[in-house]
Amino acid sequence: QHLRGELERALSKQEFVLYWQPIIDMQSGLCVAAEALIRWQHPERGLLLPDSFLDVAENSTVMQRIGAWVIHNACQHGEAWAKQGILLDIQINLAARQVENHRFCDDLRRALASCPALPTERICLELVERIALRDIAKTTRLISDCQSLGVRFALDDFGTGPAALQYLLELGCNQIKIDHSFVIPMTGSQRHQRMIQAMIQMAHALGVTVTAEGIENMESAELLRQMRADRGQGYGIAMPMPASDFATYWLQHT
Ligand code: G
Ligand code: G
Ligand code: MN
Ligand code: NA
Repeated sequence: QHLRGELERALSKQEFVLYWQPIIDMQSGLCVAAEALIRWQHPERGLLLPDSFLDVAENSTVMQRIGAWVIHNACQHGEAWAKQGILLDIQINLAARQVENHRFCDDLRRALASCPALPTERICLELVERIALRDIAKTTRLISDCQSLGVRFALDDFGTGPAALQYLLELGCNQIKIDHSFVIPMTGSQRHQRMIQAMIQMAHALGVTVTAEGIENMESAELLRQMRADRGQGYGIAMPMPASDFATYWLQHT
């Protein structure tokens, strides 16, 4: 209850910030996308990570407003970068509360109208499997409604949910993000490598692109490149960083 009130205050006082984690093309090594990750610049407790406050937000309507703030600000960063010639895919996480809101598509349309320099096709919304689970028919409809605006969808934390394969088949997502729990152990495990290889082949057979998360070292990056993963993300490639640092990073990696 207390934290919920604080979240409301944080929104009105502009205490949330977006960090950006670079995503590279595995063949060229160039930066082609970035994922927006929310942080809370708390006046007393310092920079807080989402795990310490998003669970509480998720159980309340404040999540809809935080989610709308994230979409709006991520689009504004994308717009500013596009105007500087920095063109990349902008990946934005969605919370269950946002997706359940019947005004979601209208709000998204409004956010898109405020960033004319950023091509709509550059925006990719990340959905975790447990969100899709709530009502698969409704989620499928929402995805196709938003896709008709031009935005793309990624199935985040792929492989960790109870019906990953069903979602891959039915939701019409453009991309999967292989969860870091498969990628982190892969250098020491043939079994993990084989499973990742199978995920990549399955996604490609369905016309879905693959981003591997949790790349912590060069050895796993090289294995994933050989396995034809399309894109990669992880501490071994680049840490999440403030928007101002990201522009510098991008210029050095294109
Ligand atoms: O940033 P970090 O690596 O600590 O993220 C932890 C979790 O918080 C991840 O699961 C990520 O998807 C989620 N997360 C980060 N930013 C956002 C956001 O803007 N909206 C939602 N819904 N989840 C986010
Ligand atoms: O949306 P998603 O749940 O995928 O959020 C990405 C989360 O993973 C963020 O909290 C981000 O900080 C974290 N992350 C990014 N790269 C790595 C990595 O290489 N290893 C681990 N363990 N976590 C990572
Ligand atoms: Mn994500
Ligand atoms: Na993920």
